[in-house]
Amino acid sequence: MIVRKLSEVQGSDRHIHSKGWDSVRMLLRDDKMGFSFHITTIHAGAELHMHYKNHLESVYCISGKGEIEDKATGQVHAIEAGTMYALNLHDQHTLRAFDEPMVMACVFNPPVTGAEVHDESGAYPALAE
Ligand code: 9YT
Repeated sequence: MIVRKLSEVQGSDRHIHSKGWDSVRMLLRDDKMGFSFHITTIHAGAELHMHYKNHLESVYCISGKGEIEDKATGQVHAIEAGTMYALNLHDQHTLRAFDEPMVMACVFNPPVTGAEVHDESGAYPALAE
């Protein structure tokens, strides 16, 4: 059994800081769960363009308010505490946090590895591999 506390992973090499967001990777590929699990904070006012071509991602908003724009359709969906979105079509999207940080629980399949972390270096689209 794996038991971890957010406070223990915060500030470790599994806590990644980038422009407009930071992410605490609670589970990574080497935990051998078949998915990775992240607590990601989108900073207030941030606008992030993302396209995970090789991953499926599901995100649950714990706190904060914002929106997600589906780039294929132009549709904009409000995000608030309790909202879940799943990028089941590897959807290209723009995520915006309004005037407070959005705290999100995120799951990736296949799992994110530790190595991608460093390649990312601030550029969100790099996550798309
Ligand atoms: C909400 C969201 O897009 N999360 C992505 C995870 C985060 N960028 C990470 O851990 O790299």
